[in-house]
Amino acid sequence: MKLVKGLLALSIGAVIAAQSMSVQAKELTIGFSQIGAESEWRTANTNDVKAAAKKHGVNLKFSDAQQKQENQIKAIRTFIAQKVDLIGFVPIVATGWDNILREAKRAKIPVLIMDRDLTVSDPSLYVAKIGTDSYTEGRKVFDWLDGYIHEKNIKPRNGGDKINIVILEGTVGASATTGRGNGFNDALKESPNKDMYNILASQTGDFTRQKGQEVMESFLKSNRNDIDVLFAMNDDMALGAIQAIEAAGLVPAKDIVIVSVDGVKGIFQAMIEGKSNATVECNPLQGDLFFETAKKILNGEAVPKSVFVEEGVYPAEVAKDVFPSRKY
Ligand code: GZL
Repeated sequence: MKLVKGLLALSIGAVIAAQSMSVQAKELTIGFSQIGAESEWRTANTNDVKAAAKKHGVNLKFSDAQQKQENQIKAIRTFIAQKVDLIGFVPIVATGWDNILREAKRAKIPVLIMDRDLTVSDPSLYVAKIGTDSYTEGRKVFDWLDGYIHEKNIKPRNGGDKINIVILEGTVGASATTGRGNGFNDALKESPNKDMYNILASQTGDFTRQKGQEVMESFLKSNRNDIDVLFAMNDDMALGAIQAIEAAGLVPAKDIVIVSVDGVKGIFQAMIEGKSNATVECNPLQGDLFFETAKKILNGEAVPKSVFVEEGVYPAEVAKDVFPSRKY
């Protein structure tokens, strides 16, 4: 009897091994819906996804949504019709995904989220999220700023009693925008120094350099001599704002302290030129982790519901030394 049981166990084991081998060996086809190409960060994210797909031997069906949620929904529907093995996407905004994800679930195609977060009525509509912790990024922005203001003993330019802050927000409704805003505001509210700060204005620049410059121009038009700090929710908007600050005859990083998020090469160059004060890293290099996780999912392995990638804070003082090692 023991022999029979042993043989049975062996043959079941062989079948499971063969099945997992089949997933490993079979070339996977993964549909990926990317937001667009709105920033240096997004381009780095896209390049990393494509390179990682090659490295992992995955047949990648890549779609660029040109900043439109409806294009992402169309792309996901196409992936379903093509019967891809797995669907990945970066949700441009947090809501409006339930219906299309129900279609994917009905088609028994697992969904893996990258970068931004989403809000759905049923968490089983996606398997997991590989992303960036925008709330912590926002808290890191305020913590660095508060330390800098005290270290440099910076006083309000208009002689008043408040350090006036303007904020360039990201895409309206994006988790990166709400997360960074909530993190910044919570850290400010919890600070013993909260009464010395005032949010003078806050408006979306949609994560683009062009809009960042335009909105900063409008801020300067109405408050040129009152603005002490710019918090830009990504480096591209900060780079646009720097152009507006210089055009207004002010000195960026001196008259107006500038702190932003992402850590792209462009802001490191600006910090080296003395035109920005700090960047909080938001790591776009998520491709490896994404495809490793995708393979685990398709192998039937359990994966964490949410994983964040590592991120640091880079003040201008370290920019020159760190720049050569930057990968994006
Ligand atoms: C953040 C990412 C944001 C970047 C922007 O995780 O989604 O989108 O901060 C990008 O640069 O456009």
